[in-house]
Amino acid sequence: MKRRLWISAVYCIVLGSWISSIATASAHVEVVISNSFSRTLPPNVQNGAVFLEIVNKGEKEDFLIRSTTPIARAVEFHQHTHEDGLMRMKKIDSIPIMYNTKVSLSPGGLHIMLLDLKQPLIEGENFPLTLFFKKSGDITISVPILGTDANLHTKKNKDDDEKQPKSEPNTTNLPTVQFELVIKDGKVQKSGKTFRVKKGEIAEFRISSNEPHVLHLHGYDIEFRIDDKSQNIFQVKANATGRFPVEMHGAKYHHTIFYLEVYPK
Ligand SMILES: [Cu+2]
Repeated sequence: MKRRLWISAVYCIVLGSWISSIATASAHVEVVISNSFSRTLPPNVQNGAVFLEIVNKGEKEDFLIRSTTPIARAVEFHQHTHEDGLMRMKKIDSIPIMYNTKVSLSPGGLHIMLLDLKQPLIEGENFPLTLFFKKSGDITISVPILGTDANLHTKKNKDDDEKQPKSEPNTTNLPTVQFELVIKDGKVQKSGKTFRVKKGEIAEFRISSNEPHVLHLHGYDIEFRIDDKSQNIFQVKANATGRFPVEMHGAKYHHTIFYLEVYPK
């Protein structure tokens, strides 16, 4: 107990406000979580993601084996892979953390996926996330929800935000490019398969479909749930350049139905 408190105090001094949480459950405080964040999402988006850094201060390899949060039905660990020039997400069972090593979970790479969100991710709010390590035990952190293009090390804590003017432009002032899509039997009709915007623009998709679908914008880790009753409107802030496939997931279909191409300014 004495040792744990001492180590906690040292980490607090060294890492200051970056630190989100300190291990509490285990006698061996070996793993430290920092810089955790999630990105705000529109309320109709089903899945979210958490990014963070894990440092193993111990002398043995540890493994992140499981995670839970009250705000999602399930939590998975995902890795992005490139196959045939496309970015895909692959579920992995555990994340190894070698001793004396930092593992970064960041957009476009390893991430923690929150499946079936029970509440919307609203910028400025926080939610609890528990991480279970094979050796270090469980650690519960409070994950801040940041803006749509937040990344590791761009994070500011609340105090900093109050002191500094917001560097991020208001999303509503950004140029918006609208695309109207009609999906019939799992295929995009007429409008073509590639939609182009420039970095910094908002791509707005207005989608009507004869069947409900779940669409997954890879690279941005965003899922859209579309219904067959009305026009579904989704906005994506184009902050990363590249060609991103939008895949249709479901029992009936599993294929890329269109691409979002984001060009440099
Ligand atoms: Cu994922």
